[in-house]
Amino acid sequence: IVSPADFGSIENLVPLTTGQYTAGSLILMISYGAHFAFILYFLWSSFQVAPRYRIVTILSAVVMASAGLSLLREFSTWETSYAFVAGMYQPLSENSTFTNAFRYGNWTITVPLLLTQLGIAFGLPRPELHKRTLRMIIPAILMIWTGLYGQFGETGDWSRLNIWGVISTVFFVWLIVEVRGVISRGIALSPAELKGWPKNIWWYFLATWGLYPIAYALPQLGFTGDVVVVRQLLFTIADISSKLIYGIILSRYVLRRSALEGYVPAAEALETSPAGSA
Ligand code: RET
Repeated sequence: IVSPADFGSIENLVPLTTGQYTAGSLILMISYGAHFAFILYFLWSSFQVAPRYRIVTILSAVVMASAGLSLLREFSTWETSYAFVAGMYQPLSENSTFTNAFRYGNWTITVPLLLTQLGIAFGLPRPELHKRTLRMIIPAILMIWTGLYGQFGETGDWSRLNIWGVISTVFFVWLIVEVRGVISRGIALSPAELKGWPKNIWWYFLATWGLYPIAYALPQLGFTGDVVVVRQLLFTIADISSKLIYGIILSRYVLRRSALEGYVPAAEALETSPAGSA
C-alpha cells in the first residue's frame, strides 16, 4: 500500500504544461545562479569592513555557497523528475521523484548562520553573543525539523501537514521572541546614526521569514501545475530575500558601522596617506 507521504511532494502528482515546466526550471536556475554569484560579492565586501565584522560577510558567502549547492540539486532533481510525454511534462516517468525536503535539510545549515550574523553585526559582547545566538538556534532547528517531518504530508495527509505545521509555528514564535531580543540589543548598541537599521531589519525579518510557512501550506489550495510553480516561486522569493538581500543589508550596515568606528580599508588608507601619495 502506497501512503500519500510516499509521493513526498505535490510535484510528483501533477503533470505540467511546457510553460509551467519551463517556468519551474527558470525559477530554480535563477535561484541557484543568484546565490552562487553573490559568493563573490560577499567575499569582496569582507575586505572593506573592520576585522571585528568581517565574519558577518564571510558567513553570507558561506550561506550563498551552501544554499546555491542545495538549489542546484533542487534544479537537477526537477530536470530528471519529469519526462515529456504526449504534450505534457509527466512526473514519475523515469523512476525519479522530486522533493522539497532538501530545502529543509539545507536550512539546518543556513538558518543558524543567518541568525549568528545578526548578533555579530550588532556588536553584542562575547558571553552575551554566545548565549543569545544559542537561544535563537535551538527554536530554529526545532522549527525546521518539525516542519521537515510535517511537509511529507503535503500530498494529501492534511492532519500530518497541519499538526506539525502548528508545532513548527510554536517554535517559530519562540524564535521570533528571541530575535526581537537581539534586535532590541542591536538598537541599543548601534551608533545613533544607525539605530534605524535594526528597527527595519526587524520588519524585514518578519516579512521574509514569514513567506516560508505560506509556501508550506500552499499545497492545500489544490494539486495543480499553477500551485506547483507558484510555490517554487514563493520559495525562491523567500530565499533570495532572507539570505541574499538580507546579507547585502547586513554588510551595508557593518560597512557604515566600520566607518563610524574609524576603520579605513587598507587599499584606501594607502591611496590617501601621505606615504602612499609620495
Ligand atoms: C516551516 C513549517 C511550517 C511552519 C513554519 C515554518 C517556518 C519556516 C521558516 C524557514 C526559514 C528559512 C530560511 C532559510 C534560509 O536559508 C518550517 C515551513 C513557521 C521560517 C530563512
